[in-house]
Amino acid sequence: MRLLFCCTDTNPEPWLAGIRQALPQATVELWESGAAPADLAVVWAPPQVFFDEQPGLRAVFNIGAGVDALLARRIAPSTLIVRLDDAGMAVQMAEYVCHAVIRHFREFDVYEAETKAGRWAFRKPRRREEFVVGVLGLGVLGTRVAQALRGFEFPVQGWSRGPKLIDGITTLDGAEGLHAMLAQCRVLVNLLPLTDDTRDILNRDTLSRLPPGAYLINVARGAHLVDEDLLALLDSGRLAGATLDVFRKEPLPDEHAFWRHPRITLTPHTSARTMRDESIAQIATKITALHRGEPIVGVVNRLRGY
Ligand code: NDP
Ligand code: OXD
Repeated sequence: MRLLFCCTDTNPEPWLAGIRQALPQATVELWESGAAPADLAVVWAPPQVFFDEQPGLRAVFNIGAGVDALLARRIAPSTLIVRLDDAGMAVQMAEYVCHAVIRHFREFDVYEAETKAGRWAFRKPRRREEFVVGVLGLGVLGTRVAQALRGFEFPVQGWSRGPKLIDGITTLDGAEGLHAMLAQCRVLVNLLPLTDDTRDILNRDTLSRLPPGAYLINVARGAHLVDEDLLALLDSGRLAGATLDVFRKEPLPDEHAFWRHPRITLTPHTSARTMRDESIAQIATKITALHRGEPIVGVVNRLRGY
């Protein structure tokens, strides 16, 4: 078994060592142009030339959950594309989103400013039962986030492509379901994959369906959000604020208005980082299962785009 590692912006050495240890029967090499044909690959944002030179790959393992960048490449139809399933990301995403929701709900940002100014002042508590949080996308990460928010007793609604049953969560699907959910959400969390159907989904029309003063958290992909529409809705006071972890262009360009907007909190695409050890263990388990002819989870449906 021959496996190539081709990950942009990743220090390859610890990955190579970890994969070699987890799969001692495999020959594991760092990809360089002209490498001999391989059966398997571990990738993140590989260049097109990688796939052009490796048309015989049986499977590629993406070291992330989102495959939008990977699906932009021409990949042989016979190659399985496999994404990470959680692998330590879901708990991080739950932490990040709960932190952002609670910071907004409890107005900790306002308290921070008040106490910095030397003021001892109370805010009127908000009513939790009226504070509906909506989660777009009820997959591996969205479900974990929705359940974590329920743990704080927020009323949680979630939207997916197909119907779903999740204990304690009101689930909706389809365009009507989306509109019904948006009309209720005081906070909207985006955890959709980026596909042709979801690109630009956070726009003036959808965001204007939220109740006045609603708050947006985008932790999925920058291209879900129409930046100018968000800025206009924040500046008019229609939306209260936003926490953004992902951007159309990353790193976010210096001149972008998001950097300086007083009602935007931003982080550098860090809400759920790839955990190396967990990821290697998951990929090695899947490779072993594939070799035994057993089914694996996380195989991407190229037609659906996730
Ligand atoms: P999954 O594929 O497990 O879940 C995707 C969910 O979105 C599913 O519930 C799916 O519905 C739903 N969905 C897809 N298309 C539509 C649509 N057109 N209409 C309604 N619902 C739709 O993905 P994950 O939960 O693992 O990850 C979600 C995204 O999070 C990733 O694609 C990635 O972009 C982003 N991400 C961001 C990270 C960060 O650090 N900021 C880290 C990791 C991931 P159904 O269940 O019916 O199929
Ligand atoms: C991912 C990401 O998709 O880190 O895993 O964004």
